[in-house]
Amino acid sequence: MANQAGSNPVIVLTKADTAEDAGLFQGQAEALQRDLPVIALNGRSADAVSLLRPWCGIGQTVALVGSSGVGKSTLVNTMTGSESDTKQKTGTIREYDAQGRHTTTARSLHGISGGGWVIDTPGIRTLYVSDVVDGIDTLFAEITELAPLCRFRDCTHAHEPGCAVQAAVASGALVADRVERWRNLLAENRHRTPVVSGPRGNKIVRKKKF
Ligand SMILES: Nc1nc2c(ncn2[C@@H]2O[C@H](COP(=O)(O)OP(=O)(O)OP(=O)(O)O)[C@@H](O)[C@H]2O)c(=O)[nH]1
Ligand SMILES: [Mg+2]
Ligand SMILES: [Zn+2]
Repeated sequence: MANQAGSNPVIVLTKADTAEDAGLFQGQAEALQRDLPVIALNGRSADAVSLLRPWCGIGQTVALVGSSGVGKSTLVNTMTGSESDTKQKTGTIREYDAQGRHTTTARSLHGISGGGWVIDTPGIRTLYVSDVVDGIDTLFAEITELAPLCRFRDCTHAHEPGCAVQAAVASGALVADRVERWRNLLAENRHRTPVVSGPRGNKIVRKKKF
């Protein structure tokens, strides 16, 4: 979704101070997309600000997005260097009891010390993809680049002869799991994207209630 929106995704692994080997998780996150920047940090430490400096400065705005409790508001407080009265509330006080309750309930914009802006957001519960086919192409660039090399133009990359994607899996250049994830995301995206067609104009082929 970040790709589709034209923003630059950066994976921030918080709570690196609690991991024995943060590099392990960093490597896993880097494998998600070619050239994807991945930063491991302690959101409570001032070092976080310098680590995120390349994306924070005058004229730049970052939005922190992720599950509840990952430390978005903690990071905002470190980035802004806020005094206690303007600080974002963080999860500390309810750590013992209500699990899964969101501390932040509304979006808010904050000035970063040293320039730029940061948006704090409430934790995400579920994410569905819809109308993000270009974003998915970017995410799986190493696969989508192979598709034009398939023998058939409408290759589904599942069982066709002369499929460049399956050939790459067979040679070990591509991981089968990743190809499956690509196909699943594309299927979900197709399923959730309304299609406009027909002579009478806007005909929603698929309509779902949530
Ligand atoms: N050890 C450690 N604890 C952290 C770090 N970042 C956040 N925490 C703690 O994790 C808990 C949750 O942090 P929050 O900043 O409230 O999390 P959040 O992502 O804003 O959560 P929601 O507002 O519910 O979406 C708090 O107790 C923080 O002190 C970190 O880098 N290291
Ligand atoms: Mg929060
Ligand atoms: Zn193919």
